[in-house]
Amino acid sequence: MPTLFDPVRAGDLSLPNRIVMAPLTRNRAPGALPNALMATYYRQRASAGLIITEATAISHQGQGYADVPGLWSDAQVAAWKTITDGVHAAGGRIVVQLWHVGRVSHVDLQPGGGAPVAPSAIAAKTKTVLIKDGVPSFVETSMPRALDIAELPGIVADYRRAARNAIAAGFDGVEVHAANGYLLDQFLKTGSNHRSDAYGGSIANRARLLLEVMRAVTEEIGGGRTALRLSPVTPANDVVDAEPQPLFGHVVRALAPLGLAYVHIIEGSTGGPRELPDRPFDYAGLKAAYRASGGQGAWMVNNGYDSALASQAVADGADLVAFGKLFIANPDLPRRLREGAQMNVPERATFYGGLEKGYTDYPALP
Ligand code: 8OZ
Repeated sequence: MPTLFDPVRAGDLSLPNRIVMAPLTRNRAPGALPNALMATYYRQRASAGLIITEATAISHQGQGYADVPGLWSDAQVAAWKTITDGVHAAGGRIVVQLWHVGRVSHVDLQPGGGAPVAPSAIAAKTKTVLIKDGVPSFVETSMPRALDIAELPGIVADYRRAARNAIAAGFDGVEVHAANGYLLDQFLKTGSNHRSDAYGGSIANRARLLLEVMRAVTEEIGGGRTALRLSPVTPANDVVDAEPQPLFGHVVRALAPLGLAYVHIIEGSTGGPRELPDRPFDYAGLKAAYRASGGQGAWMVNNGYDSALASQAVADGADLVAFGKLFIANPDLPRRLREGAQMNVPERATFYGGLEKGYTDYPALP
């Protein structure tokens, strides 16, 4: 029976343990450019079986928060390269999370001050972060405009370019962010997708953009270096689907032939309860549907895992467990889990924005 501390393969990646650093937005990349402070933060966490970077915009249009990084320009590729070099030199592995926020944005963050884009012109009842003079403020998202069908190939091309850039920047692979109510999740779910063309209506139509993106990315860099994050029932960023079980069953069956490195599932409400009475979901059934369709690679679970829950998940057949808040506060999390050591407590006030405090100053064990 494997434990959290045993090695595992995830597509082309060989991981020395099953403890993954979850993607964590930290808003410390002014100008959408990664920097030396971020390099220190990631390098400190290189003992993770795998690091997944904070969500990283594939295009200026894909940005929805102040001071989050991007991966569309040569300058961003060069800046990320110093980070991947540092993690590799410290013995780690790192993939980048590719992000388009869709409607979860604000005109102040969009090219030319335009409206954010979405499957349909329906505002998300959620907030985003602007930073002025170093001070973060939480503001309502702006009213989006519906994407014209003729614009969708350009968005697929932006994901493809970001995947190519990721490899140039030295990443070990990419994770496509299709969770938490961002663009690809907005297309998947009935609450945010009211389209009447080939990208709306039926499950197959709502999943079309995601599958086009996944095919483009795997064609560009190979399935064994490509992964996907999903959140079937999260209410994060105001998304809901009428029938998530058949929707996500369709998605994983369609993904099976791509030979992905891993599939990453947020169980329940992102950062909140793992079970939602009004949004039941059978995660074991989803995994079984993926495997029954020939889906390879690792199965990664996330949301609210502590040491005991994570050990149980691995004993029950999860290949990888992603930890968010615990990795913010504990750069040496794998060692602390192995030794049953005391954990530093994460400080919410320093999650988003700022400098070293609450970022690179959490101590490792002596
Ligand atoms: C917290 C704050 C801003 C963005 C997600 C990328 O929920 C995020 C995010 C989380 O996936």
